[in-house]
Amino acid sequence: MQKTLILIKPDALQRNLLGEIISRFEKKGLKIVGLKMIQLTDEQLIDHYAHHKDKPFFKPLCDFMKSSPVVAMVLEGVDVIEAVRLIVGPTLGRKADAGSIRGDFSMSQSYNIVHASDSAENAEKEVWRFFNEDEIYNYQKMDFVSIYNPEELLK
Ligand code: 3AN
Repeated sequence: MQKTLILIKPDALQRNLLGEIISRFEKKGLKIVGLKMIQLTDEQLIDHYAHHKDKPFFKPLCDFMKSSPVVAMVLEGVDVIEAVRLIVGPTLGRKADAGSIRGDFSMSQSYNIVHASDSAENAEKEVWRFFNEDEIYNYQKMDFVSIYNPEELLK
């Protein structure tokens, strides 16, 4: 099964949305295999937002991401990267579909509640950017037999 990296951003923490966001992922049937609160460093942010490093919003974005701790999570499931991007919605909160996290809780382009990996290649890099090997747990999730059919469980 795939893994994906989630960062619950400072706006969600300030707005008391941590439980709500984690709950949405749990209710979908995703398995939490890593979870912690961290203060992001400049080094992590420069790597994480390297694709935006020349954009005018880069510094404000990094300042925002350092304005409080964030909650980092690793979720596991079949095709979880794509599934989570659908739950999260597009970057611009005010244009995101109602029902998605950003559609329900964000009006902004930068204060948009969560980060979620956008590809298998980035998910692999991002999990190890924020987690050590001993912080990712391999355990049996009993409800998976009700969430996936037997064929899907083997993926
Ligand atoms: P997404 O998080 O939807 O994958 P990316 O990877 O393009 O979007 O952007 C990373 C983060 O940079 C976004 N979550 C958002 O916080 C911020 N961002 C992206 N585009 C803008 C913009 N035009 N103005 C301000 N912040 C932006």
